[in-house]
Amino acid sequence: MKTVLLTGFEPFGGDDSNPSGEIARLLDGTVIANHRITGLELACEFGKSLRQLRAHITRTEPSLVICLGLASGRPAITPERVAINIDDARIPDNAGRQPVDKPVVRNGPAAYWSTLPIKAIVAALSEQGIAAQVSQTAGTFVCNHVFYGLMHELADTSIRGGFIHVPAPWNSSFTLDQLVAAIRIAIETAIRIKCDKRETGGATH
Ligand code: PCA
Repeated sequence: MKTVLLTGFEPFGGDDSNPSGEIARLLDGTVIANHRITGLELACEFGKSLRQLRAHITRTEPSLVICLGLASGRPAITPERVAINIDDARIPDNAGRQPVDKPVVRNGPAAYWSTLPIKAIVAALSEQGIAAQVSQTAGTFVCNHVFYGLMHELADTSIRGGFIHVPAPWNSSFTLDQLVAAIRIAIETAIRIKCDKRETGGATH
């Protein structure tokens, strides 16, 4: 059976919990569309998070990698379109590091596109009445760092991957269970659809 690697993050920025890490933990070991999900939590630290991710990819040999992170100001599930080669932290990471205008990968390309079917994921979620929108920026903190590092790692392989931000249950209409159900749909869609839909992603900015 093929493996999907699903990651989330530990809490950061003074929060007690991080739904992204909880979703990864809750889906660990489940089977979706004939694929085994390996769900793991990454440190919310520049550098260490990427070393952990690379080790997990080597160990689990996934056919698909989906990284999750919390975007607590957003009301919807947001598959990210693009990872950019910059670390520019507004707050310190969990190791106290706060890089400013540093590349994720020295001499790496400016950006990588997600290779997830982001439009199809938004469409599948919307069909179920779940708030979802394509996002045009994953920010410049640890989530974008991991997203860029992931796509750099996968660039010369046939492994597909990308990043999805989830809202905070304490700051949106989503419960944790609803987020888990939404991410199941996103994973199932990403497994099924290898070539994305061409339709508007519903993004307004
Ligand atoms: N969200 C942060 C980092 C970890 C997380 O869950 C971000 O959006 O960069």
